[in-house]
Amino acid sequence: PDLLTAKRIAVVGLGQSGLATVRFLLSKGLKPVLMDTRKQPAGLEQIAPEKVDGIYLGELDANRLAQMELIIVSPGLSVKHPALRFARLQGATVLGDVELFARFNTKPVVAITGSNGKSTVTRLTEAMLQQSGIKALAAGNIGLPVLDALAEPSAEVYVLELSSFQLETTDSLQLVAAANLNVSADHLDRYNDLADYAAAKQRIYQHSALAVYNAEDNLTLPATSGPRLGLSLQDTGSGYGIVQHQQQEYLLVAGAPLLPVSELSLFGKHNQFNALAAAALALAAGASREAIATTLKTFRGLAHRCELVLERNGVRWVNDSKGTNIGATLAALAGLRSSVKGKLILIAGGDAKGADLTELQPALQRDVQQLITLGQDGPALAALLPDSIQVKTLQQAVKTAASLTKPGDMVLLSPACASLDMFKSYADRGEQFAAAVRELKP
Ligand code: UMA
Ligand code: ADP
Repeated sequence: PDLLTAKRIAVVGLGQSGLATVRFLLSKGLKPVLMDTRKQPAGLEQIAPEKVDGIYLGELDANRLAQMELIIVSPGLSVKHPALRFARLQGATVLGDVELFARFNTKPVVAITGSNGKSTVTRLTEAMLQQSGIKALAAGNIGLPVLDALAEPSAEVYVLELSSFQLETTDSLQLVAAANLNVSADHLDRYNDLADYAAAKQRIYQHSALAVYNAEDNLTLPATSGPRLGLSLQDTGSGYGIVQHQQQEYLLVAGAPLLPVSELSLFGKHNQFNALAAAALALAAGASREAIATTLKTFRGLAHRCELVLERNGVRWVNDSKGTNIGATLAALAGLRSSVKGKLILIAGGDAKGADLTELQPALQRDVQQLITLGQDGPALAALLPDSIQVKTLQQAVKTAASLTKPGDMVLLSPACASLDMFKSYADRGEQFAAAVRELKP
């Protein structure tokens, strides 16, 4: 609230979070200066120019920025941008939309970060709370900007998916519970190294009443003191894990068996872990055990995450376009391989964001019988497995895969890379894949 007494406020970045920030500031009677490094950011037409204090597009003007007292920066822009650094040196406060949310929010919040599984855990937690009769609303990196969520009067609890970029510009977010699911190489084009990236994720624990972490991933171990819960699929005495109960594997939640693993609607070990994390967060925010169990039995997986597009002539076509880093593709292979009777054909490649793709090699050698690659870093991937086929388009990849399949095979799109070198988004890539698969001759 004191923040907004600043006389000169800039919103830098006019994507979804930036536009929501502008709406928020306008609703408070403020007139921000707007900037974006892009010449034509989509969505600009939503802003009436006379309501703001100028719109500046193209390269950031360091001198103009340095005149600001408060700068709200979008997650897609690095705070290390020279113009932002300069402004900070000149005394400007630089923060993100999640920090603004934190300063104005009065409702309970749980938050989730991690390299993989964020969206799944966010939606699971939201659904568990809703099933318990609590009006939960998911927001943040999952899509709904947090400041739009803040304006939703009916929300009783917020479930925030937070990226490392959002956490970097957040200082005072109070949480009922926070989870860091895992840390594996991602976004190394924006960080010096893995430690730098992991440190951004650690920030989720700063003001959390409960720190939920991955007991098998040291990089998630909270650096803060205070109540913590380390999750693992082993029974480590934490009250959470997988245990034998009535001759079956059961999900153990808060010290008691909750439901048989065989009744979970999502497959794969990684989703058992996601289920435990969501259960811990939802319990902390007031969900009932019964609602948690019901949700885990009925939850429909999210689109573009190991999603079955169709099964035709005994061949399953699976869309894991959201597999945008190595860790995600490893989880997809580990989760799916036991169900494949014939060959597993993997379509991968795109923008590896600076990651070392050789980490994929052991899993490729073990689980993948044919690799088809595309995109900017396709060649580096193709080099990891003999007889790989390099193609130029996703449509070609689908046709090539189709020519090689026999009943019992699976074709998996799990790129281990971002999509932005060839597609608008991971969703666009997944949709183009599904469309190409549906167009194949029966
Ligand atoms: N950009 C510029 N110049 C600018 C501002 C942005 O070139 O001045 C570029 C960015 O590099 C990026 C694109 O424009 O390629 C969008 O950036 P943005 O900061 O405007 O993004 P928003 O539209 O506000 O969307 C952001 C999140 N995107 C990013 O962090 C890149 C969305 O997460 C999130 O859903 C949304 O806020 C609402 O909270 C998406 C994402 O890709 C799903 N996140 C990354 C990931 O999950 O790996 C972190
Ligand atoms: P995020 O929002 O962090 O990108 P998603 O829930 O959208 O995560 O899942 C993206 C992909 O990551 C999935 O398709 C799956 O292959 C993989 N994945 C999901 N959960 C986990 C996990 N707990 N550990 C490792 N990989 C995971």
